[in-house]
Amino acid sequence: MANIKERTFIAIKPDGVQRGLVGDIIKRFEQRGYKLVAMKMVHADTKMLEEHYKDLAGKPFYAGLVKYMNSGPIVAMVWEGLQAVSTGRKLLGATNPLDSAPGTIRGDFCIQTGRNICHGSDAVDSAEREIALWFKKEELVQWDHHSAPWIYE
Ligand code: IDP
Ligand code: MG
Repeated sequence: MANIKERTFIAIKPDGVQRGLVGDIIKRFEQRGYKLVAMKMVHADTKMLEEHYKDLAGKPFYAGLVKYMNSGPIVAMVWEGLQAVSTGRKLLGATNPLDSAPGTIRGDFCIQTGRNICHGSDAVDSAEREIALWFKKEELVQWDHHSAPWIYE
């Protein structure tokens, strides 16, 4: 059975917020048919960001990445739907925006890897880890998507 309840963690990074792209980024996921199940604006502390990016500790850009992500508020979200994780990554585009096709979020709105405006989980298990890190259970809102029968057969 197709899992229309798959969830992914998507975040609009500080540059995306500062550049006024919050609405545009949310719109891509809404228009595609995904369901928003949680959202909050948060200025994350270094500890939280180090935990979020712990797999990248040791990379030469790690300290700069944590500083970038701590430089202002981010918008943290959970989106739900069929293949939300892999399709979410496609909607965002490649890590390096210069490799992102026009039509993707990064391909339309940014240029450099170190200012690539958005985050998306890269696998179902990392999505579960990230959702649990950023959201309390009660922040994941239970609601019926009125257009679900028009999105899924
Ligand atoms: P992803 O965000 O597409 O999953 P990751 O490899 O998980 O890419 O890297 C996490 C984030 O770290 C990237 O989105 C980007 O902001 C930053 N990053 C990755 N590689 C570089 C780099 O070479 N220079 C500067 N920042 C980088
Ligand atoms: Mg990643």
